[in-house]
Amino acid sequence: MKLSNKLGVQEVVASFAALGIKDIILCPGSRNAPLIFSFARHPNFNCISIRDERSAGFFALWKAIESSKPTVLISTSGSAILNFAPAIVEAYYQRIPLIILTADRTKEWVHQGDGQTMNQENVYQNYIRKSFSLDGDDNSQVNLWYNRRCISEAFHTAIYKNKGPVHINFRLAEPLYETSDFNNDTIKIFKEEPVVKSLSAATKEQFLKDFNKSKKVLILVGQYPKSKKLNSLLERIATHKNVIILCESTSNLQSLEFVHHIDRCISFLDEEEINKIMPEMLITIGGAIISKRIKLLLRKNKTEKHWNIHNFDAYMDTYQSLSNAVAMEAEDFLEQVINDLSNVESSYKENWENIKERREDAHVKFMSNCKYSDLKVFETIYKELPDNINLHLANSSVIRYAQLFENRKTANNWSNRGVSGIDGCTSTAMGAASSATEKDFILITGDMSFHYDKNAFWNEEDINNLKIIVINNGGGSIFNIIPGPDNLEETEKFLEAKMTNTAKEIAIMHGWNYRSINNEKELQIGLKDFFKSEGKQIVEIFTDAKKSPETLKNYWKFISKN
Ligand SMILES: Cc1ncc(C[n+]2csc(CCOP(=O)(O)OP(=O)(O)O)c2C)c(N)n1
Repeated sequence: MKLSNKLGVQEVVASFAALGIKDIILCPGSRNAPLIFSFARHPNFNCISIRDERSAGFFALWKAIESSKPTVLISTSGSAILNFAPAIVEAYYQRIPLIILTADRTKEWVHQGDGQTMNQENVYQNYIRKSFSLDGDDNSQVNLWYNRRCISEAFHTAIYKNKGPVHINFRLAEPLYETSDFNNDTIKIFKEEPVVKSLSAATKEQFLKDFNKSKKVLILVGQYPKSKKLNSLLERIATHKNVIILCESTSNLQSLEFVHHIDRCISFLDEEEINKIMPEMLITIGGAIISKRIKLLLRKNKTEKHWNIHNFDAYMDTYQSLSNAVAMEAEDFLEQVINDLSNVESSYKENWENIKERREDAHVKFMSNCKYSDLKVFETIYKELPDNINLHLANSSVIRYAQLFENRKTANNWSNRGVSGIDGCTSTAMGAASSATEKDFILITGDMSFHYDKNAFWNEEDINNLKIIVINNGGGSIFNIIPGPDNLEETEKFLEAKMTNTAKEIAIMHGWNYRSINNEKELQIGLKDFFKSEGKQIVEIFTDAKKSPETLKNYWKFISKN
């Protein structure tokens, strides 16, 4: 096998192979050509070509989650590397392992008028877990050992030590296209040995003391990959009368014992009811919480005891009340305390259940008369969703509407909630579908998010297990449903950024089947058909930009009276 004749490049390829990396996303360019053709020729790798680095970055996210290994992104030098930034910051906050391998000129030529040349060292410094700088042309043994060691460190940092994206800037001098035999398959890399964490006796005792004397324990679960183990541990804990468990669609938990629609329960309560449901002890698990209302409520009603359980981000004090940070996986933590939880006599769970039931009735009543609008569209989508779907929810009003509806059938729910950008939702869904061809995926997105990430379609992957639902309300409807901008004179032009584009042209350009839905009758028939259809499918559902926010306001008004 002939790879690049640069021993530094051969060392990188061999190290990645030895570490068991599979997925390599290659973005076109010349400076990175030695890496491109070397990875492409090596049999261990699944190399995918994606032209737009921004889309490539988002495409990589789910691949890394699905494989539990870092996905490698390789780009040429210059501004190309900055286009990875939005996905890197998403991976940073969601703790997704990516290895960003950027090709660079040799040091002497930076700032000397060469093309595609800029200072690439530590360029992602505010949102990278670790950065490395390697030389691809120094063939000395000490440099080759250094490169190898850094690659092992980058890999283990990305998945264990400080999980998330890492950057390797790789300097390569011309000539770039020469080859030589590769026989470097027995390279020595180091492995990180897994460590099982256990609670100290003192910590366990403290936790049990706090739990067993609290009449009101609220467990709030943020974004979390589907975990049957966490689900069953929490279901056991939910039987305690002093405990209520709150989760969102992206927590990927399912139980009748849990509160799945947080905002529906906590909005518009009087002081007395708020006092009844606010906790004495708060336990938080997982990543980002979508509900702004629960954040505000918990910040206003601070608990004395707040235990945050997170392997990496235990110090995060979202509710300004952190008292105990436990750097551990939630499952491991709960397993170690669950058998010692006491049965505390309390009406806390019952108080929550009463509100949940009352608000559920109000929801059903309102929806039975709800006219065609974004709200109605979401109700119908959730009713018709096939079982076992992997659902991707774009950032915008989509992720918020999704929290209002029952969702028992999905295999998994995902949203880019690390920084909640609208810039890569489609690319992430594409990457997910391409990495798990045996699974079915559905993306629900707004029209602006869809158009923002049009380059998601600009790749040669033959993706046939993703269906896309575009809710076209003529721009950023979210700004008409959050308090504040709805009364601003400039909203329509500058926030909502009204638009008349449709998804049809994009669908045609990239060979996707397209259909549109314009009213309730078409919705009922069209969605059923859409879900049954095979292959690349886009449905664009047109709703009224004025009526939808109005309907949602009326929904909340109705809920508030119940
Ligand atoms: C990259 C990026 N730019 C801007 C924003 C701010 N933003 C949040 S939602 C939104 C509008 C989304 O509109 P659309 O996708 O049509 O969804 P809708 O709210 O109408 O359902 C914008 C511009 C963002 N989140 N990310």
